[in-house]
Amino acid sequence: MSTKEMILAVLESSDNFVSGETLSQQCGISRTAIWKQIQKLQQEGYQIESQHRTGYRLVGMNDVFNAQEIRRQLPENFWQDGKILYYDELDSTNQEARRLSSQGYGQGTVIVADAQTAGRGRLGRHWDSSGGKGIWFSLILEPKVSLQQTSSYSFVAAIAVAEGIGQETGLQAEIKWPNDILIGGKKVCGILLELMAELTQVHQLIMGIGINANQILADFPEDVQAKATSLAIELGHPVQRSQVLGAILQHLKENCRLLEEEGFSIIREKWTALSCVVGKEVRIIQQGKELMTGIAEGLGEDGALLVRTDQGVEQIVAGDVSLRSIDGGYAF
Ligand code: BTX
Repeated sequence: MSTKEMILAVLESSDNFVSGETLSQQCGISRTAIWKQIQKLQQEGYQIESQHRTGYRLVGMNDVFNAQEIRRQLPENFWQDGKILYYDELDSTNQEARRLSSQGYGQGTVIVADAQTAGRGRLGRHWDSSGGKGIWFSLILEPKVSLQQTSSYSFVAAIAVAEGIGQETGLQAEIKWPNDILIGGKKVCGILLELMAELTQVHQLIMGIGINANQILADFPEDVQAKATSLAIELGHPVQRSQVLGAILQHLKENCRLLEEEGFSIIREKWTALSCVVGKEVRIIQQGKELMTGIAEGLGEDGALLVRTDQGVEQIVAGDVSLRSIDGGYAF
């Protein structure tokens, strides 16, 4: 634990002022050094009140988003050997994860950026990743599974995001196949899974997750505004991004454990409960063209979307889904 983390832990454990003397004893540094660290914490956005002769009190915090604050949300040894790497700006956290994986960073490494200059969506699409507003991160995993089984992790990611958002904000997030996360029918999160693998062996899986947290509608490019939302738009107030990310990371770890120890069926059950497509009329788009329309029946054993059409039940393994809306058209 760093000195700043120790100070925060002591202040958080008390509702009252904590004297400089007590902090100095507990952290093993001088009172002057404590005062300097407190100033740094205040600059980072921690609202620490200081009173002459009485000491210091933590009264709140702004949206502090850095490695220290994210780590504080997680249990110790959260992911063995896993590191939280925070950057003010990156081209893409998935791209950085690729670079780092060739330098030996492995399972449990989390790469977080405040802003991305080249955020990637699926199929080469652009992901709008403005600074100071979103939660843009990638998690490196090293699952001992075959190439075919890796698609299960895309459902794990979607479940974890929906559960983490629910836990931290109370908002009800739903999953649109394969792994868009929607609130009130609008996209609040996108997930991009990339693999480093040979035909017979998966080396690493990079789980890239982008969550719109504190944007207002005008922050999104015009073409995205109609289909996007953020946690702040839905709640009517900003969120603490570190806390949302901490909750999601813990749900990610737990759902990875469930998949690896209990198998895909429990993941399929959870996904179905959170899905907004099962039982609905859907249109399947592949490479920009309508492939079919039908009723989504659920996930197959291998994660394919089962769609009932006049010809029978089709298994969809790739593409985009749009949902039939009340006016008879299809939402994005
Ligand atoms: P996707 O292909 O499903 O979604 C991309 C589409 O979503 C775009 O074509 C655009 O219409 C719309 N869009 C773009 N930006 C946003 C936004 N901020 N909110 C809502 N809709 C948007 C989804 O791809 C996968 C996105 C993964 C993003 C993460 S961020 C961390 C990691 N690093 C990285 O480069 N990508 C991932």
